[in-house]
Amino acid sequence: MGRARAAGPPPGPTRPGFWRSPLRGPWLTAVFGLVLLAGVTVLFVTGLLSYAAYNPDLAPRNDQTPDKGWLGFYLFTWPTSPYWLYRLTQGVHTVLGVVLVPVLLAKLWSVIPKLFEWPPVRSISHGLERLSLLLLVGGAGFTFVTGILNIQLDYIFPGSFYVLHFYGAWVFIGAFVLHVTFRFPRAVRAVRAGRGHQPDSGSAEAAGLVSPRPAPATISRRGALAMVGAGSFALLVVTAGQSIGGWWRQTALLAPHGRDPGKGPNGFQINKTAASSGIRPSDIGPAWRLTVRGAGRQEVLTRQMLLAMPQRQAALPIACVEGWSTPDQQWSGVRLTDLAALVGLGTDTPQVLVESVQRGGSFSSVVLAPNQARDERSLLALHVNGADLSPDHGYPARVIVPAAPGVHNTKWVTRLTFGEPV
Ligand SMILES: Nc1nc2c(c(=O)[nH]1)N[C@H]1C(S)=C(S)[C@@H](COP(=O)(O)O)O[C@H]1N2
Ligand SMILES: [Mo]
Repeated sequence: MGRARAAGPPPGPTRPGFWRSPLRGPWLTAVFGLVLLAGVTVLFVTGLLSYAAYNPDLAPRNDQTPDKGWLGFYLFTWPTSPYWLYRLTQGVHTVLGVVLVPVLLAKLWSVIPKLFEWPPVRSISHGLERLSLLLLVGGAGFTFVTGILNIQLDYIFPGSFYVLHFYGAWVFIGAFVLHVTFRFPRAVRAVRAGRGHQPDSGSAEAAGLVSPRPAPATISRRGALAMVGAGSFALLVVTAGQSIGGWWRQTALLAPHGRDPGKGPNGFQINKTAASSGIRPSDIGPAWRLTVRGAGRQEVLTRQMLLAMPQRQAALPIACVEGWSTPDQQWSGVRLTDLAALVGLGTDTPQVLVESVQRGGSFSSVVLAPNQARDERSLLALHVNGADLSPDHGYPARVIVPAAPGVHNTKWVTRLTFGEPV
C-alpha cells in the first residue's frame, strides 16, 4: 500500500494530468447535477405512478413484479379521472427519460477523472462512498437502458422488463438520494460562485474535477451547455410527437415501430396485430361469444345481442407504458355496469376479470378495480369512430377504461367475470 502510493498512480487515466479539458470543474458538474436532480425526481414520481396504474395489489395477474414486497408500500387505487391521467404521466416519464440522456452522459463526462481516482480506495468511508457511486452510475445506466429498450423495441423483455426496470430504479434512486444528500450544498455553492470561477486544481473546492494541466479551450462552458441542451431538444422533438399525437406524430422519428396504422376510423396506432397475437379468424368470426359471469349466474351473448343493448359513447385515448398514446377516439359499446346488471348485479359493480380469446401472453387478461368497472365511461366497445372495430383493434369487442394504462384495454374480449376472487 505504502509502496504503491510512493510510486504514484500507474500511467494512464488514473493520473490527474491525463484529463485535460479546461471545461471540467465544479460549476459545470453542478449545473448538470441540478438539472438531473429535478429531472430524475420527476422520472421517479411518474415511474411510481406508472406501477400504481397497474393496480398490482388487486390481483396477481395485474402484478408485473410480484416479489415487490414492501416496495409497494405506496400503492393506491388508480383513479379513472382525469381520463387523460396515464397519458400525461407516462408520456412525461418516457419523453423525459429520453431527453435526459444527453445530460446524464454530460454529467458522467464531467466527473470522469473522479471515477479513475487513485488509489481506488483510501479508507473504509472512502470505499463506501465509491461503492455508492458505483451503484449510482450502474443503477442510472441500467434503468435508462432498460427503459429506452422497452420504448424502442416494443416489449423486448416479455414480462421481465418490468422487474428489471423496477428493481434497477430502486437501486438507482437509493444511491441518488445518498448522493444528493452529500453533494447538494457543494453544488449550490459552485453555481453561486459562477461560470467564470475555476478553483485551483489542488483545492478542496476543485473536488478533483479541475485539470492540473488544462489544454487550451476549444469551446466555452456556455457553449458546452448549449450543445447538451441542443441534444436534449433534438431528442424532445423526435420523441414527444408519439405522446402528443395528431400532426406531431410525423415528427416522432424515434416513436416505436413508426408503423403506419392506415387511414379511416381504425387508423390509429397498433402494436400487436391480431395475427401477431395468434388470433385466428375463427376465434373472432360468427362463432364468437361473450360470456358474462357473476353472482352465481352466467349469460352468453352474440355480437348481435350486444348491439341490441343500449349503446354508450366515450371519447378516450389509449396510452401505452411505452409512452406513445393516441388522441381521444370515439368509442361506442356497452357499459360494463350494464353487463354486470345482466347477471343481476346492482350499481355497486365489483371488480371484473376480463379475458381475451388470445391464448397465453401476459396481456391477454386483466382485473379491473370496482372504481374502473363502475365508471360510466368504461365500455365493452364494439365500434370506434363510427365504424366496427378492426380485427387489429380488438373486433368483436374490446375494453376501454378512462385513465387506465393501454394494457388494461383488453382486445378480443370473450369473458367477463364480476366479483369473484381471482
Ligand atoms: N388481448 C390483448 N389485448 C391487448 C394487448 C394484447 O397484446 N392482447 N395489448 C395491450 C396493450 S399493451 C396496449 S398499449 C393496447 C393497445 O395496443 P395495440 O396498439 O396493440 O392495439 O392494447 C392492449 N390490449
Ligand atoms: Mo401497451
